[in-house]
Amino acid sequence: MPAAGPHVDWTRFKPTDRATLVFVICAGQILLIRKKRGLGAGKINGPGGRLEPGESPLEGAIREVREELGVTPTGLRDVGRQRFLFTDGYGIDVTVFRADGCRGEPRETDEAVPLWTPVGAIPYHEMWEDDALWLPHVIAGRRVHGRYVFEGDRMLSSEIEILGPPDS
Ligand code: 6OG
Repeated sequence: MPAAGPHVDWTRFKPTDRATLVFVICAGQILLIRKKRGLGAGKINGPGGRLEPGESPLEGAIREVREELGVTPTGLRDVGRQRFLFTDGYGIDVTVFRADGCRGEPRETDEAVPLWTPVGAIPYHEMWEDDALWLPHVIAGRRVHGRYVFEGDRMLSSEIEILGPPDS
């Protein structure tokens, strides 16, 4: 993909990587992480990461939560897709899952520090800028598709579509 300005022909978007994000939401709390390495190190986000070759988004989502926090998420539902294009040409296509619980107690690993957070107190100022636009809809039970252009940490443009609840 050539270097991008804020206006992008998304029909021609070819992501460099595909990845996942998982938000475990139960009993009024959401399981976030402080990411220790990878894209967005230092930021707060949901667990997740890049897919391995041949892996489905669902498989990758479960594997990443196990690797990052040592727990297995349960009841995963696909709640949308977020596509990001960086002005240097890097693109990432992220499938987002919501989970209704997890087996085990999340623990710190080399990759992440777990942060159980009340859903009303999400630290958006420590997260990627797009999260504040779509995560509230996921928490409210909707699906969201989004397309964003970033220059480093800074969001230059966003387009989001809010859809109904996922099929259960
Ligand atoms: P690893 O480097 O961990 O995969 N990610 C983003 N998440 C949000 N909310 N906003 C962004 O805006 C993001 N860019 C990347 C997806 C990268 C992880 O980082 C997430 C993956 O979980 C630009 O393998």
